[in-house]
Amino acid sequence: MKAVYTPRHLAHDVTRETFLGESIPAHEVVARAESIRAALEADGGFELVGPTEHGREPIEAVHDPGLVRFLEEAWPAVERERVARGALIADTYPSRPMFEGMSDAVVAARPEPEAIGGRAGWWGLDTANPIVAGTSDAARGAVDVALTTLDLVLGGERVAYGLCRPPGHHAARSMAAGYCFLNNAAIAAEAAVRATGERVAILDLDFHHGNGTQQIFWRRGDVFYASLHGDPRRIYPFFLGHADEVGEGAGAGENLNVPLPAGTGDEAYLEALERALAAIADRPGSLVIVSLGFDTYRDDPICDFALTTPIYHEIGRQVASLGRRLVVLQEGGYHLPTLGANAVSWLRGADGRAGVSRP
Ligand code: Q9C
Ligand code: ZN
Repeated sequence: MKAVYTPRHLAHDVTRETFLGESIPAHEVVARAESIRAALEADGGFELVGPTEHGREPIEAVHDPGLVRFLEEAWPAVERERVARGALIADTYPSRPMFEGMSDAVVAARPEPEAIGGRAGWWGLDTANPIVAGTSDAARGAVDVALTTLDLVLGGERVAYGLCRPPGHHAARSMAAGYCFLNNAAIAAEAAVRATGERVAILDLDFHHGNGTQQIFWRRGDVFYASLHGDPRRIYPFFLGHADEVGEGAGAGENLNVPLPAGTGDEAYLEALERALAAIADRPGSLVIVSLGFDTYRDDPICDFALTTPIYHEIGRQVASLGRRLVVLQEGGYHLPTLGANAVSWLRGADGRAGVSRP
């Protein structure tokens, strides 16, 4: 199987994040992608290829150009302030109640702030998006990885894997969030629709709800979004991901959320997966974008499902049994010691290869 990787992610070298205001070691780190790359190389069944440049047009087909501009301008603006700063993290966000009672038109006319701290809040949801010198280039690299993975599949591969880092599914049209800056899967889905004229399905198997992907395709009838995730009543992103979010307008019925309880294990997960796969099989189209997270793993440090390594092989196998072309893109997963093995397990399953028995 071809796997797309670029070292450009190394420049998004984040070391700290905040958890309820406390500074803690970052979870979304360089070592994540490097451990997956090492496992793919050690397996021998993957051909690693670099991405090709796709420019900003496919990005701005999905995102507000202002978000792309903010990402480019953020670190230079921090440097101009000449204050030693490890990373730019916003602390003031435009919460909806701030505008209560004001008309939509007046709210829409509020200007983007000039100060870089204000801009970081304007273009963000939460504090999990530290921006460092290489963040913009790394995020652009992850988009190129996703679009190159799509190119491989459009060029005849039945399945290909894009080792995207930073991840993407929390990023909405005009908002970075939850370790994500640009929505790799959404950008690939939009490009796939434009290239094929077909309907496209996105299957989001990251532990978290992909609020950004849902938002981008909320009113779209040509992109079906299905997600299995920790129930937002207890889990980030907290405010979206409920089962009654089904889309609106042309997108009514084209959004499927399956929130799951703490402790969800292999069997319960496979049952939920069956629902999502049946919904995809019910719809036309030949291409599925998979937002793949391994934060569903039982030892993941920030999540509460209980999946095991062998089940990832079965999940990959079942997703492939849809009989559709698969563009598999990496999202989250934070248990470094097993990340590589879990990725290899899933991808071997999707590729029709046997699982690996682990020592
Ligand atoms: N420091 C993905 O898995 N909340 N994103 C973290 C704890 C954000 C997860 C707060 C979690 C985002 C792609
Ligand atoms: Zn996640």
